[in-house]
Amino acid sequence: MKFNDRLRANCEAKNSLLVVGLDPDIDKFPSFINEFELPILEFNKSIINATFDLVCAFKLNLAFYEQFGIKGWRSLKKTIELIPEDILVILDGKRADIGNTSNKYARAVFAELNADAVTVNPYMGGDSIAPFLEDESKGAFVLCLTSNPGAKDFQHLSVNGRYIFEKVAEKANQWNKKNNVGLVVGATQYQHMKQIREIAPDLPFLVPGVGAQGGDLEATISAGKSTDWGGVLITVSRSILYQSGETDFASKSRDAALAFRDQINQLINN
Ligand code: OMP
Repeated sequence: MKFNDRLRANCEAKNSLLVVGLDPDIDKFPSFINEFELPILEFNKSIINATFDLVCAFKLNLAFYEQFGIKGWRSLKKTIELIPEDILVILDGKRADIGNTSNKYARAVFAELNADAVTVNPYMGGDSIAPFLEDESKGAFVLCLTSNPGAKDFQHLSVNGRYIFEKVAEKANQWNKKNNVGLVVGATQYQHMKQIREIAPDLPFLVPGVGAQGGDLEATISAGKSTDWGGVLITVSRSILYQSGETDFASKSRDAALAFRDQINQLINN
């Protein structure tokens, strides 16, 4: 099955467009967690168990694991093994390089780490993205308009009357020959969400920036939702993970995830 079809089926089966971002920050863990041999794994296990029935996917940002070398990699691999089969795994590494090198990156995320999708950076163009799209059952979310202040440095530059982020959305449509391409569009950029949706009516959007970064959930969904199944995956890390520094941390994360999921569903159905 093609990745975007899998994604849609999964969101519909789970009745959820929420993605929990597993971005484990040991400085924010309840102190008892740091006594385990692999604190990140222990923390993630609790969060996965507390939220898996509320999400369509988990997104793991590789920086939070790679910073600890071999121990981080072990935690990453074991975390992915804990995620139930029917929940998608998105690895956020913002990869892409010359084709030969991207092949290796694609092998690492898909074959070695068994992810379902990955985030990729379009700056090096189509051949750098192609290796991530070879297998139609795996997906790539192309950075289109990011949530950070620096997005304006390049993404908002105008070329022949079009913003670069609009060009990226156009190109992503062309790359979507196997129905396995999506776009990353930050919730802090909701003013441009409609523009991007008009260019790419059928691509799923992966939307970070809600919560800690101050993005507007309501404006994002109203401008970004697709006409069929919604098509906006709202990914939230800190505002779900770090609700409590005590032993009840996982149940507090569940409460936050539940509130996000229900609010997203309500806004989608408006
Ligand atoms: P919180 O702000 O804690 O919810 O985390 C946001 C997550 O989304 C982090 O893993 C970021 O690296 C990631 N992200 C952005 O925040 N902004 C973007 O424009 C793109 C991403 C991403 O590709 O996921």
